[in-house]
Amino acid sequence: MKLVKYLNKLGRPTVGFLDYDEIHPLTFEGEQFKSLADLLEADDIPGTVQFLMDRSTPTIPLNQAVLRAPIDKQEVWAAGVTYKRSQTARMEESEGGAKFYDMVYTAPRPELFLKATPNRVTGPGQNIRIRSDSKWNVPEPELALVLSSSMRLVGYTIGNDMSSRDIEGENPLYLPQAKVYDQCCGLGPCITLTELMPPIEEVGIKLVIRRSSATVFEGETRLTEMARTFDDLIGWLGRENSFSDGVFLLTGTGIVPPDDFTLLPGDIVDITIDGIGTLSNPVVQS
Ligand code: DO4
Ligand code: MG
Repeated sequence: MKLVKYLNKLGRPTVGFLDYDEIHPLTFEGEQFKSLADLLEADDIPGTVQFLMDRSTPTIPLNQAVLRAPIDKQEVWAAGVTYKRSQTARMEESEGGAKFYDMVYTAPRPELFLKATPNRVTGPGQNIRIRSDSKWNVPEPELALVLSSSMRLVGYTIGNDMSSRDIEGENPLYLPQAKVYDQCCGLGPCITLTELMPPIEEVGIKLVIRRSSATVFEGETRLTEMARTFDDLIGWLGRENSFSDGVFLLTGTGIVPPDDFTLLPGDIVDITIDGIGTLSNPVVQS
């Protein structure tokens, strides 16, 4: 089962469940369930979706819907250097930080950082941003874990951990500026509940970057390439840290374009993850 957030006829963000190419609106009129985050707290999410289904409102064809990022008030966190490719790329980009990137790849404690608050998140078809004080920018296509307030893994979505490589390469202490800024994080197009996700061993991630209708970069990886387990990352994120609205956790990138590649305004970034779909965003720079 897949959940989406879309704009209803009044232009208000609404939650729906996606059945093939049709969105079935949900209604949140009761006391217990008032938002997507509330729904993700339910013991039986598919059963609750059936209960909340608004059968009086017509379904909406997906190709006519304006989708939004499937997030409410949750913070977005991210893990880093969880794939060999990311370790190598970071060691190359940062002379001073190379040793730290090398160590964190195998250390028991993973790299975890706060990536975005909901106002910095961009949804399907919306703009993602590259910083105007940076000359070397890449998207990072990552599987995002959707966690409830009790750190239960309830679903998956696609995350784009936009990164300014020259800023993070100059000094590891600049990492928050390389990672966190307006429109720095793509999420969507839907949340696939855990029950519907294909076996993790079968899931591939694909990144395509298009410029004036030509493909300027294409790369692929698989979740089996990840050096850490979801349980390990979730366990560390939840240590001494609570998330009353639930939380999204991006699991790191296994695809890094070559060092001579940078995103440009007007590029289109398409990230596809099996079992979820494709998150497509145009790139802008102020
Ligand atoms: O420390 C750099 C960030 C690493 C990262 O975001 C990733 O590996 O995905
Ligand atoms: Mg990343």
